[in-house]
Formats: sequence, structure tokens, C-alpha cells
Amino acid sequence: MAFETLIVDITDHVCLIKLNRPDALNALNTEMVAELAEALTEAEANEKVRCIVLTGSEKAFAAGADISEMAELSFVEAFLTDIYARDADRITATRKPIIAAVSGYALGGGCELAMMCDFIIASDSAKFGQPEINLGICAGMGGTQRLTRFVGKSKAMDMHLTGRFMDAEEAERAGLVSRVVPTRKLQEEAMAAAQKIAEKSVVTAMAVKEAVNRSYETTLTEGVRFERRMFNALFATEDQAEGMAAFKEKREAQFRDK
Ligand code: DAK
Repeated sequence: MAFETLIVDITDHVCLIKLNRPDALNALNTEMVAELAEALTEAEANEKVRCIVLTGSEKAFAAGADISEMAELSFVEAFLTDIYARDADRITATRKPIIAAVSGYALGGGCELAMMCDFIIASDSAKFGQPEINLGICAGMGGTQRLTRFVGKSKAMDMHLTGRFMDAEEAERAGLVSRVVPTRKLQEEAMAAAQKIAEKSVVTAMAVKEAVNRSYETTLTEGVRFERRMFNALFATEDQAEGMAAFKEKREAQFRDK
């Protein structure tokens, strides 16, 4: 499907999705959020795709939800349409791994979108923030919950209450991003990481994603139990047999997603 607000490209086994509303610093309007949910649904269904990279422009990953679209909303309209919510849920329902490659501004809904991915690789120019308080609103796409889990209560409160931005170095120190790379290397690094993931068994990668995400949703005891069952279950796959045989035979594993 062709998109108005995204550029989608599949190279080898990696689907690169680029947010593309440069005039509005990739502000997320309902069309873009819906298209993103659709693109991810397609990537999920496409057997060729084994990993997804979500990125923006050098200046902005996304500068937040589209303020001009939201400005005139009444409570009843926001409540009845549940603006962005269903498509945001479709984004987090994606089971294949998603890497966010963030350069420039990742603010408000943009920061929340990056946090909805599985991990974030940031360029040294990245700036993260939850400045919704400056608009008289709070975060609406999980920012109060996810940022707190990433960086702890104190820093999350600081970000949400002051609306200040966090640079890439602070974001890495705080655990929000997994690595920081020079801006010119961002796409290359993110694609290389995705390519590495794409070499694994997609069954195992999806199981790993589900198990790690479980740690956000449940108690430690239940999470560990879930992981154990997932571990047991993977012994029913041919890819487990192949992975271990390849190790013993000192060769590269040839996973077949079986
Ligand atoms: N919305 C719409 N347009 C935006 C925008 C945004 N968030 N951010 C930037 N733009 C537009 C600017 O209006 C400008 O357009 P023109 O005037 O040229 O037509 C163009 O992008 C370039 O921006 P600037 O001229 O401002 O560029 P600067 O380099 O001077 O400044 C900036 C860059 C990122 C610091 C600044 O643009 C800025 O502060 N932007 C707003 C950042 C912000 O407040 N973001 C949070 C938005 S609220 C929900 C889910 C999610 C949300 C809510 C509910 N539900 C599921 C219920 C999320 C809410 C938000 O994200």
C-alpha cells in the first residue's frame, strides 16, 4: 500500500519505515498514526520481513502529536473518537522486533512512539522530551507510564513537570536509549542491528520480545514463570535444534523459522 505520510522500504529482511511530514517536523496526525499502524500490520504479515526500523528525519524523529489537529478538540470529541488510541494499540501489538532510530526531536507523542518500539538507537543530536505540560495537557500515549519505567520516577517527573528536553548523552545514561551514534551513522547502525536480528530465528526473536515485554506487565514471579515456559516451548522448534547443532559443529546456524 502507498502511504501519504510514510516512506516504506524493504531491504533484505528489514522493513524501514520513515515518518515523512518534514514541514511539521513529523508531527503525528491521525492519518500518520493510522498509516503507521497499517504499515506495521503489513510488515507483520509479510514473511520476508524479520525486523522493522522506525525513523524520522535528521531534524526530527517526531515533534509530538499534531498540535493544530488537537487544538480545537472538545472533551466529548476526544473521548468519543479516543483520538490516536486504537492505532497506537495496533502499533504496540506488533510482535516482530522494532528498533526506533531517533535523530533530532522526539517530543511528546514522538518520545512516546520511540518508547513503544523495542529499543532506541539515538543519534548524538537526539532530544527527548514530554513537553505537553506547556500546552496545558499531559502525555496521552503512555508517556507518564513508559518514561517512568525507563528512567525512574524522579527523572520522569522532572521531564513531565518541567517539560525540559533530555539530550542523547543523558538519555543513554538514564537507560532510555540503548546506544548513541554519530548522526551520519544512525541509519547504518540501526539497519545493521536490524540485520543482526533478522539473522536469528524469527520465532525465537518474537518469543524474546514477548518475554521481555512481560516484565512490564506482571510481577517478577509471574514474569520468570512466563520466561521459563517460553524457554521450554522453544525446545519444540527446529531452530533450537539447529542453533545448538551449529554451535557444536562450529558453523553458522541456518534458521528456518520452524
Ligand atoms: N504539531 C504541529 N506542528 C508542529 C509541531 C507539532 N507538535 N512541532 C512543530 N511543528 C511545526 C511548526 O508549527 C512549524 O510549522 P510552520 O510554522 O513552519 O508552518 C514547523 O513544524 C517547524 O517548527 P518550528 O519553526 O517550531 O521549529 P523550531 O526548530 O524553531 O522548533 C521545536 C522545534 C520542536 C522545539 C518546536 O517546533 C516545538 O516546540 N514543537 C512542539 C513540541 C511539542 O510541544 N510537542 C508535544 C505535542 S503534544 C494521545 C496521544 C498522544 C498525545 C496526546 C494524546 N492520545 C492517545 C489520547 C501527544 C501529545 C503531544 O505530543
